[in-house]
Amino acid sequence: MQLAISSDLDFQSETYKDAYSRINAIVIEGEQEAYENYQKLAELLPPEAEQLLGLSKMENRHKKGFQACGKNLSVTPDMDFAQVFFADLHRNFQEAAAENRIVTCLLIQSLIIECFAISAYNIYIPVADDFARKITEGVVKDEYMHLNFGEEWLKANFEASKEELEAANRQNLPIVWRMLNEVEQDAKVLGMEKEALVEDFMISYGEALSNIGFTTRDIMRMSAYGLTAA
Ligand code: PL3
Ligand code: FE2
Ligand code: FE2
Repeated sequence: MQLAISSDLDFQSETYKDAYSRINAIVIEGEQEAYENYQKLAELLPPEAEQLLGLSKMENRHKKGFQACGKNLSVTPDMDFAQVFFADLHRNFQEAAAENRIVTCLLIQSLIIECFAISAYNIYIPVADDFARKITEGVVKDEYMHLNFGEEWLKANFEASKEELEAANRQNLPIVWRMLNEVEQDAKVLGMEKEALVEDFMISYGEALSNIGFTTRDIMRMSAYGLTAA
């Protein structure tokens, strides 16, 4: 079944390369932001600094891997586009960090961005070219560890974090739906359906909220924010 999907794709066509110039840039920018965000989190959480700096280093490797994927297809990533794409989450993370709102920083980076990455990479793997597939398979394994870091910390501090998590979710989840809408057309050219991305994201994010300690009722309510606008 996967063979049927990938054989429809011409990785050298101008249409594919044009869409790839934006998707590849988004992923490179996302990995760069993640690299910086874990460094900032290491400053904010001194007891976890060593582990967080380890995660940060992995993000830098991911970035280099995806840069190689673009080069392999002779695609130049449109980094200006990607910076605008990430601007809202970037700003919200910076503002939270400046005010020492660690819970918000963790929700943005370790839950939202990692779940976004996990869903995107899982949907991309079956339709990727051989070179990019191998790279992405290696990366996605790391992203589960990053998500797990956020889950464990927030679970251990659940009662004290609950209110801030709800507010951060309300502020940032609508941005994810907006980002998914913006990437829909280009993702489709790469063989990735928006419905599959949304489904995979909802599953990862819902599971994360459940692992942290939220009830099914909480999760339903929290997941709905911003969905109506999507
Ligand atoms: C955190 O470790 C990484 C953050 C990256 C965020 C990526 C979001 C990707 C959304 C675009 C959907 C297409 C993905 C294609 C994969 C190469
Ligand atoms: Fe990453
Ligand atoms: Fe990550």
